[in-house]
Amino acid sequence: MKELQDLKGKKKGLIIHHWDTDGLCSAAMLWKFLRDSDPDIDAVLMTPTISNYFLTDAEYAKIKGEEYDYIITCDINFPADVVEKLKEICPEILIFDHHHQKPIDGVFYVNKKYPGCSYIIDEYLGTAPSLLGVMGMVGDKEEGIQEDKEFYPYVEEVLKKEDLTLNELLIMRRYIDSLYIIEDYKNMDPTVELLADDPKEILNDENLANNVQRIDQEVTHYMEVEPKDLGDDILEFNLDSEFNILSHTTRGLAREYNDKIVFVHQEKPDRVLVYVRRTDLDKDMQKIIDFARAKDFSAGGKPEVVGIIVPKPRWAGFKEELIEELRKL
Ligand SMILES: [Mn+2]
Repeated sequence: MKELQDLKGKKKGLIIHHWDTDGLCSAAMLWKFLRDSDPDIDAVLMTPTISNYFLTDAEYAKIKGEEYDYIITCDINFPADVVEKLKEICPEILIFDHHHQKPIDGVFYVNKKYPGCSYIIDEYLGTAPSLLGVMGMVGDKEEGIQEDKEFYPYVEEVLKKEDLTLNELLIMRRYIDSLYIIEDYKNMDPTVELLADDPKEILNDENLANNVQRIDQEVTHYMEVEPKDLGDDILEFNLDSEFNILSHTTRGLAREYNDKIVFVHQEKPDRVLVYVRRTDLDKDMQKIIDFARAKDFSAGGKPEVVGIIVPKPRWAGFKEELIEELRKL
């Protein structure tokens, strides 16, 4: 904890955090610790542009102009070149992450392979297991956290202590994640502050409840859209939503069309996001992950689902090849 305590005399800091539940809970714990340790400290919160695991030139310029004494990042998984650049514009960098980080000289890391970054911070601060500490793990792993023999006992301990159910934490996750899903930047900071002060109040937050309602309406709409039947058990959907609901919607569609492969794509300004999911069909999506990676696209997933990011200029060509690969499964 010494490294954070040493920041006391340094007045102006920046906390850059991931836009999801784990990122916001992580930031809330750090922000609260700094504020409680020194009321004069000015720790500013920042979410990078949603879906960018890097900073834009404008963002670097803004950070540089503010002349921060230190920068903390949490759960954001910046590649090494971003950390190097931050180091050039700020004397002190501290990184809290559960994604693997390649260490850079002169940068302080707390980096462990945990289910959530929030729990790393909880332990580091000596407050584990706290509600925020386990909330980030539930955020990243959802129901799957129950299968984690090492960490689920901490979740259970908190549920008991706080008189909450896992389902309530999952609802809290939906509320917090609504911020990035509808790109509600203006409510990011207030939500981090609310988490720091009284995490349970998330469930009573009207803005977040309203966000969740808008998302539900949008997803319901896409559930009723007529798919394009490509044959060979493949259904294609074009998601022309402003919201980041691709993974959500694909999951719902795969449940509804459980004997098909659902192939869903969403166009963004510079790229196309692709999700392919199946429920009951015995088809291995790992083949599609390998196929996309061999073409140098960022791709990941599991036997039942694959996500691929395709730069826009390559989309038209890749789409045809991908459909051919899906037919071969
Ligand atoms: Mn995380």
